[in-house]
Amino acid sequence: MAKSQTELRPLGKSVGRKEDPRFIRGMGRYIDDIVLPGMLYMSLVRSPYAHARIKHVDPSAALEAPGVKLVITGEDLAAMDLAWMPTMAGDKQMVLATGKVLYQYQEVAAVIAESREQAEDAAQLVDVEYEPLPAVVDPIQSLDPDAPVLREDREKKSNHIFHWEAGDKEATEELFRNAPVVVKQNVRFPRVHPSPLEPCGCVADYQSSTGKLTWYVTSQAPHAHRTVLSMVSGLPEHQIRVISPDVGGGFGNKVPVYPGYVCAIVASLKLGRPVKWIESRTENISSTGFARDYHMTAEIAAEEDGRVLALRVKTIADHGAFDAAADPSKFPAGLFSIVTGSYDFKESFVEVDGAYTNKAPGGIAYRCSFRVTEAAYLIERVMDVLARRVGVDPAELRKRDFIRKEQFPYQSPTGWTYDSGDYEKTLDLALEKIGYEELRKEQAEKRARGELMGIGISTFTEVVGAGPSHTFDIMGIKMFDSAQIRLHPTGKVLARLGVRHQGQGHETTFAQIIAEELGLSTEDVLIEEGDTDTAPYGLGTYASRSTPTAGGAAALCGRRIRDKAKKIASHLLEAGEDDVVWDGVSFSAKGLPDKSVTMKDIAFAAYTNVPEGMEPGLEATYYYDPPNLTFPHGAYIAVVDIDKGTGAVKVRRFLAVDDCGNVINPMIVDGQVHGGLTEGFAIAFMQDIPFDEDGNCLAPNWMDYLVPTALDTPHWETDRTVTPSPHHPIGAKGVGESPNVGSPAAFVNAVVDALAPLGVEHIDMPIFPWKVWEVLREHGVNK
Ligand code: PCD
Repeated sequence: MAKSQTELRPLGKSVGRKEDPRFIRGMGRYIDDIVLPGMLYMSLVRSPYAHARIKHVDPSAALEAPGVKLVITGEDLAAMDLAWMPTMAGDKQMVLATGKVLYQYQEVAAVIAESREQAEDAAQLVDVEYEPLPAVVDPIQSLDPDAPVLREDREKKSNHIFHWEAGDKEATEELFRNAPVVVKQNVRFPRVHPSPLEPCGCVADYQSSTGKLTWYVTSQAPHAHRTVLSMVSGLPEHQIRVISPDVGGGFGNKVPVYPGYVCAIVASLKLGRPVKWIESRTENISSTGFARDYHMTAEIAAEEDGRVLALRVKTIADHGAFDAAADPSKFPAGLFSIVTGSYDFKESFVEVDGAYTNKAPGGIAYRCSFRVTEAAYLIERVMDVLARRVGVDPAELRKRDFIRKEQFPYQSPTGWTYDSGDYEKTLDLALEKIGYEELRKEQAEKRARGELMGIGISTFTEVVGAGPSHTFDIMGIKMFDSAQIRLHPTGKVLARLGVRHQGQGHETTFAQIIAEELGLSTEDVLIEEGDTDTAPYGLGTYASRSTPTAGGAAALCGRRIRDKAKKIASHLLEAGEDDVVWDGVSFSAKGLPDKSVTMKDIAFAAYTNVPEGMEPGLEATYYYDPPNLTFPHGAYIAVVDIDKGTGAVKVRRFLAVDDCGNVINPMIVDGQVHGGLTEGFAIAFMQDIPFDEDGNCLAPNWMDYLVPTALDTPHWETDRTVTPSPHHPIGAKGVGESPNVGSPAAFVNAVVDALAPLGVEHIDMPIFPWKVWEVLREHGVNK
């Protein structure tokens, strides 16, 4: 055990991760490790077409195949009123297709057999006759009034899903009319996929003897899934136990409920045996929640010196066949209206229109806290366009436009109240640390020699921790979170939280928070998450919300324990309660520091020697409803060199200075930043899920959809500033998503900066070498 682990007052220290010994030795217990007696396996039949009418589905040959127990079709589910399920975005989604399929790889039938191999073989035998229809793959064309209507189930006879807006249109127009400078840029954020190492899967175990369903599932939000399942199936909620075992990466992919889950549960209910379903890599990428796919246009109105006045944004959001976005209910475009970022715009008007296309459903976060990555990328990209237009260095331009630290709490023109920040300090630290001035000199020299070197800056603001229940809910369930702490007589602690980590390190960081509050060491505190029969109700881990919500609950729950502990201390110390003081590790009577009692002493007394009339035991539960979200920020700088012959971009340096308020565990935060930067790097340079004109998914595997290896990944430099959140119980803000939110713009800005001498103003992600090579050729560099 690392020495630091035994320390008292562990908050803010790099305590070694308690979960690592199990993960590093391959001893994690993931969904596919769960094997139950009598367990069956399920395989799904999927559509080869993106858009087709289903003429008939004939399961008879499959039913005769060896080992097959059951085949479920869309018609079977329709008979049970389960052919459709609600999505979190207020839409509905087919569980198994009836009538039509709307995307390639859509779920058409489920085959359940004694072994996985038998289920997969038999799935090939399900005879489905399709009549192909023309596919609509472009969201802009899909909104054309003449486009074929994809969703025949809806009353609205168009592919338009929603229109959403924020800000003051009139006031924004007014500023644009009189502005000395206006810049405009179209920016696409490609369709990407979180593609966690462990794909989705579940084991449904219905016991007819007790009427209880135990559902093991790779879930980021077990309680929310239990409630939704109960509402959809009609099973009483206390008869459903959701267990999310170790999760091999989530990244937003494990927030939605997928058709395979419903089918596995139906199969277990029908057969009275456990049913396992584990999807393949291809199934994961091609059919589960994708992210982004935003077609954005931004315009900035500014003064001649680059001081910003107003921002106008129009976006088309491609949601695929069903709007299965995992956003809080009142936010069809997530928190996209944070798009004014770190800058003091006087006015802003933001519009988003959602469109259906023949692609897999989704719109999940992928390390993004609900469309904040799209927003940060857009504003950081367009601020660079403005800098170039007005001829001001991009670092200097940002400083001119930053919200100043005296302006916090800052009211943004689209309605957010930023809790705290010091943007200039963070950028200054980044500029100094990377040696900005020298880099610009080096760049000038290189440019003179015709070499392509670029420096890209991103000074983003994130918004995380949904959230205050007055505004944030998922399908009506308010987004607070919870902690429950129980001290055993020997002073050891079992704490349970309503969130569910997927590798973030909660077993360590939440133990640190609780140990700090109770004057214990991290080793004394065992953290448990992911079992709805034991954990207090919570909304789960995504949107970097665990620290802002459950982290607050853990601290306040610890303080609640301490309140009772103080009463017991006063009894043990034979001192009046007002005379008892807490020094962070023990209680003592005022003026008598030598006589003290620790939490361990008190825990024992709680079960053996409580003051008369006091309820024995020492445990508490806390449901924490935060007053606001938290607004972390950062200043990222990328330095790139471009090979003119091949178009390859080398990221020579990347510095991330993050500010997530008070830090619980610096090593874990650095790890979070490294991981998020690696994903941001992948998005900027390698990841896209393209479709051909028939709607065929062209990258449903890791040969075509690239995940960076250690060899591809640059070396990350990190640092931080600390601007505590004024409203969070320990002053912490979330951080898990910041590096992914902030980094794509830094990479792209660096590439555009390198190519700027050629007249290049923008290049869309992903920046594959061939794309750069083509740009170079267009500009006469490679003939
Ligand atoms: N922290 C500290 N300090 C501070 C903050 C924070 O220390 N100030 C730490 C904590 O405690 C934890 C971590 O760090 O442990 C994180 O946190 P946060 O920020 O709060 O967050 P969370 O909630 O926990 O988590 C979530 C995130 C997300 S969202 C994502 S995507 C990703 C991240 O997380 N995912 C993942 N990261 C990660 N990692 C890993 N390993 N894995 C995974 O999967 Mo979404 O919405 O879902 O899209």
